[in-house]
Amino acid sequence: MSEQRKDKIILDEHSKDKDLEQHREDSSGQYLTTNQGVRLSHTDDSLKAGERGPTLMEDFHFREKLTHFDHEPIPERVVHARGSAAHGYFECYEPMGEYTMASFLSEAGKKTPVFVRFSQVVGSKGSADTVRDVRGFATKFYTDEGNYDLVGNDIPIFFIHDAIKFPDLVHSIQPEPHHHMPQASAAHDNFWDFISLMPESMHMIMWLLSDRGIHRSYRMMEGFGVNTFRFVNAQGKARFVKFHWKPKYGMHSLVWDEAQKIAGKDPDFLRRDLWESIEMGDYPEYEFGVQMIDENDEFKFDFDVLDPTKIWPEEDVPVKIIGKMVLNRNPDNFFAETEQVAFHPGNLVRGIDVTNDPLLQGRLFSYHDTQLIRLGGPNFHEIPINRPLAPVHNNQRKAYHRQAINKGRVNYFPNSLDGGHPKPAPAEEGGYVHYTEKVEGRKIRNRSESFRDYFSQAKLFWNSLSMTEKKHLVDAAHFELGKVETMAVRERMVGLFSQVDGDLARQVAMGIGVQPPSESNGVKLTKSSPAVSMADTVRTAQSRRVAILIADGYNHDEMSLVMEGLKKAGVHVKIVSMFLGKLKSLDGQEVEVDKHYVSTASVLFDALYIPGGKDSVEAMKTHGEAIHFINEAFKHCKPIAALTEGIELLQASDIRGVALAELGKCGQIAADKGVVSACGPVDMDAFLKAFIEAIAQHRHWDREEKDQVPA
Ligand code: HDE
Repeated sequence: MSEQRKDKIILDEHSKDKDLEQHREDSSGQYLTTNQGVRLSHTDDSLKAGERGPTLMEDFHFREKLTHFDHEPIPERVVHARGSAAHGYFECYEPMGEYTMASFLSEAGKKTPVFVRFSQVVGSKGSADTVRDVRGFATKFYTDEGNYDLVGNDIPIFFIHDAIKFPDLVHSIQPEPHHHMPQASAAHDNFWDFISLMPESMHMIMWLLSDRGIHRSYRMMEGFGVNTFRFVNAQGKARFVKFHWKPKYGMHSLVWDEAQKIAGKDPDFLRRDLWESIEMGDYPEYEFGVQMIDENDEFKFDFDVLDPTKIWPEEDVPVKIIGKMVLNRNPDNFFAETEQVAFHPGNLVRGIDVTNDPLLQGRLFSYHDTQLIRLGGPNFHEIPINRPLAPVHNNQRKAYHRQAINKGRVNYFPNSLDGGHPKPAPAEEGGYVHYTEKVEGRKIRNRSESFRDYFSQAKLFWNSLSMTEKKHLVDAAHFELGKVETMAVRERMVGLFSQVDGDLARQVAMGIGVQPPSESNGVKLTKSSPAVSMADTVRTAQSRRVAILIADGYNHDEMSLVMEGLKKAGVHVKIVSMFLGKLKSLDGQEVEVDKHYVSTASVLFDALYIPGGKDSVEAMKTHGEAIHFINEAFKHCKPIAALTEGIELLQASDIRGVALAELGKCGQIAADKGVVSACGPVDMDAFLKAFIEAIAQHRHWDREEKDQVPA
């Protein structure tokens, strides 16, 4: 088989952008019209029989405007309803022809346009971003051989083995049917009742309760294809593959108290972060990796390669990095693009095929099916965001909302009237040939014995976490199960945890009023997989957001020098004070306030800086909001910096257990548990270096245990 098609189209990273251009409308500078293009002279009053009379049926403008409005909602996605998306490109690092025919993976440097939608799973369209949940990570590659969709999640496994359980799983986690509570949360009886009867979910539960359930940013989370797919090369040789996205900014999470507060302060937190980061040039970037298992090695592992509740530990099956994806353009219109995009794991290109993974098999049915109702008929592939860049030729002509005007009399195959066109393409001309897997078996509604080990990898996950991550997981279990009213459900869950790890079960039990198991049971497994922990990850201050707290009389030099240094490191700063408007420094300079305490909060920032200035600090000592800002940032283990009198404000807060610079000792820099302080004049480069390093750390967990403050 040849890998090269004769009629190959040439794409670059901008091809989809250009394709969308023909559909864009710009109304600036234009007159208002009806949908028929008729200019309107008046839109503030309906047409009436007399100024105080009834509205007339003949008012075509009124009817059109109201009818369109009445029909604006479309069904939201049954899961993953809340999402945010961005355009970008994928770049291949090396020719992958040895493993796959996929054209977008065939040459180093080859760029393919992509559209990526991140999502929460459970909540409805208007729910908050920072709830504890799995996140969707769906990528549409507009390749030169058709659209390829990698519809993944941020957790590499799933709750269930078989797609037939998906409606039960989703019903259980959704708001309860009698009173429709709670919104966007697993913390209720129905979900944990279901899980307590589904031991196969325990591995996924461990991931969900971990810090992976509350990411700081879509830019800071991994993505996974979850299901096992196949790479097929031109010689017809196939390998089992799993797909990975590894974020350039590392993996970082919120803390739960913070996540809950953000849900109120800025429910669009992740959406806003994605949008603003792209606007500011901090493009989300991920490397693309594959794990491959030769078909001959299918049975050499202690897990079934088709089992979607199992990872392939990266230490056993290394991830080969084969490309990167950069998201560099925000959509023009949320509805047209983010809402109408339709993903489907069955949108495959040649060189990539499916396996008998029973979860994947069910997904292959569900996605197209759900789009039919959501997007109102079978022509949704013609919606601009869904249209492939590769040409489309077949014998479909009808159904709701058909856009294409196909020419000619022939709409069937075989035909002689159009020379047999459009005709099937042989493999050497790019025709998709399904992998010729041998399949044999009796019809049976049953599960393979090789799927039955429910707890080993849950234990592997537990073994792999840092102490901080373990503590967060137990805290999360206390919250989730603490909301469960039925004692028997809580007890069953402790029973399941005890099959993973006795110590874990005891810690969970203690917080939720359940008798801790006495025996030290659980899986006897000491192995760990460091790759699943978030502790050892990329750390950079770039793109982080810092609040600067000041009031009138602040030290302008101390503020500006730090501001400039931070900006050079790619850190974004905002000035926060009591009121919006201008503030005056001690030497008469002015600065504009970006946010006041009413419109922002420490939870919306990564770090905090307090410059000196006697009057500024004295004023802030009397501002409860400023003190709360500091306490809360400290409680959430965020980096904090203070210069000169700024140190006094830290002393006036509830911060304890950290060494601060002494006010009289100019030039001394204290950096302790992420709190960096110095009394000016100070070597500003050294101060900045310490602060930027503290910001890059993301959080200073060593504070968490003993140095908690009320906030
Ligand atoms: Fe989905 N899933 N899913 N899912 N899924 C949907 O399709 C389904 C699963 C994922 O941003 C739906 O268009 C079944 C795993 C993402 O538009 C629906 C099963 C993974 C998105 C559907 C699963 C995913 C969806 C709802 C069990 C990770 C959002 C709306 C077999 C690999 C895509 C829609 C977007 C959406 C079905 C399990 C990822 C109902 C039956 C595992 C990222 O078709």
